[in-house]
This record gives sequence, structure tokens and C-alpha cells, in this order.
Amino acid sequence: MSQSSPRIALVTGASSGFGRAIAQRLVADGIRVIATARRRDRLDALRSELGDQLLPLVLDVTDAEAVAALPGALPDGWREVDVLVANAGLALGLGPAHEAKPEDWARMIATNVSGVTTTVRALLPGMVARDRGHVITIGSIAGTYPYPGGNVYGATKAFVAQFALNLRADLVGTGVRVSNLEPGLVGGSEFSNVRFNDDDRAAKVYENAEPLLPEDIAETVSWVLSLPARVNINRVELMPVTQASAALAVKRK
Ligand code: NDP
Ligand code: 8X3
Repeated sequence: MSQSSPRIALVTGASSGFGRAIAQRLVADGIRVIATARRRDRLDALRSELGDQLLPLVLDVTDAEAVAALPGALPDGWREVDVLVANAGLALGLGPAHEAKPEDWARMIATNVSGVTTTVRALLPGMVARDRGHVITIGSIAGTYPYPGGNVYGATKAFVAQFALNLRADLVGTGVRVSNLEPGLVGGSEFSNVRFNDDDRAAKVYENAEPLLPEDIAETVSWVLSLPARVNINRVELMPVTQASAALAVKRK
């Protein structure tokens, strides 16, 4: 079967933002979607919206045992996952490193690094055995461009970028593709609400900025999946037209 016609995708973090938009888009593209996250009510609402082409599944990506058990826990007809969108992730805080909460750092690493690696490790053997599949990781411009307060969040996304490239190194000779999407400023998700735990500060991040929208990320996922089987998009960096990489910091007296 052609790589460009995947049948089943598993999306982590599908209860909100990018993941929700990606699930909606993939179902519209004719791909059945296993939608995972911690908030069951959100997943159930997505199931009501999209019907039986979507399977809601509660999964905390920081629960390594549950993630490892995932392939065996999938119901009949949903086991041959062709596409993994490892999207679940978060930033916590924007303070300087010496004031950051160690527990916030630990949670970002557990979710953005360990959550991604355990999920990929669980689903990759099936893809390799079937000689078809596509792992799509969600990195960030924060993994390339440092900014004040980006400390551990940016480092987790740098990990994701290198992990994706190293996966390809291992998978050369198989039909399994790997792509890392590296978005800049994207509104319309809960990312900044989670980061600041504060609605007012979160809203200001996007004020008058015309950010990208989750649908733009979903469109990019749809595009990388649609390309011929011989094409591997290694990484995609995308920003709104209103954003550009910033100047280096200089401390003047
Ligand atoms: P949201 O906060 O809207 O979505 C994050 C999703 O991750 C939610 O569905 C949440 O679901 C899920 N999630 C968080 N922790 C866990 C966990 N432990 N187990 C399972 N699911 C979890 O943010 P975005 O949609 O904006 O972010 C999606 C990804 O995109 C993240 O990796 C983020 O770092 C990245 N990104 C975001 C950018 C932006 O500007 N918005 C730009 C670049 C990258 P639940 O709480 O129900 O578990
Ligand atoms: C999210 C984008 O610039 O807030 O990854 O780090 S940014």
C-alpha cells in the first residue's frame, strides 16, 4: 500500500490546540484517529463531533507503563498505527533559570522528552515490522533559538529535534518516515494558559500579533503525510508573517 494513504493515526495531546486540530484534519483526510490525552471529557466531545472514525483513549504520556502497554491495549481494527503525531507537551513558566521551579523543569522533561521517547518506542516496532509509517514530532522554534526564560522548555524541544533526526538515521532502509515540525507563535491553543497559569498574561502573548493557528499546524501535518513515499520531510520551521528570529541579547551598562 502507498505510504501516502495512511489508515490509522495516533495523536497525543488531542484534547486541545494542535492535537485537536490535527485529529479533526486527519479524520477529514480519511484517516482514522486514535485521540489520546488525559482529559476524557474533551476526547469524548471530539468523538461526538467526529464520529466513529475517532477512537478516544485516555493516556498520560508520563505514565511509562501505560505507554509501553499501549500497542497491546488497542482494540481490534485499531492496532496497525501508521502515523504517530507525538504532540503532547507543555511549557511551564518563563522566569530565569535561577528562579525556576525544579518541579516545573521535571514535568517539562517528563512530558516533552520522556513522553515523546516512550510513545515513539512503543509504536515504532509495529511500523518497522509493516515497513510503513510516519512519526511526526512537535518541536518548536524554541529548540533552535534561545530566548530569556526558554531554558528547559527550549532544551526539551532541541532534544525532540535531534531525536527525530537520529530516528531517521536508524530507520534508513525502512519505509518509516520521521518529520519534526517546529512552529513559532501559535494562538488558539491552551499553551500560554498552561505556561502562565494565568488567562490575562496568556492573552497578552497573542495581542495584535496575528499568530499562526492550530489549523495551520494541522495543514502542515496533512501536507507532510500526503507526499510520495520517497519523500521524507526532515523538519519544518514555521512562523507567522509577523514573527522573525530575534537579535542576540546584549547587556549594556
Ligand atoms: P495545548 O496546551 O493546547 O495542548 C497540549 C496538549 O497536550 C493537550 O491536549 C494536553 O491534554 C496534552 N498533554 C499535556 N500533558 C500531557 C500528558 N502528561 N499526557 C498526555 N497529554 C498531555 O498546547 P498546544 O496545542 O499549543 O501545544 C501542542 C504542542 O505544540 C506542545 O508540544 C507544544 O510544546 C508545542 N508547541 C506549541 C506552540 C504554541 O505557540 N502554541 C509553538 C510550538 C510548539 P490533557 O491536558 O488533556 O492531557
Ligand atoms: C512555543 C513557541 O516561542 O513560546 O514552542 O517557545 S515559544
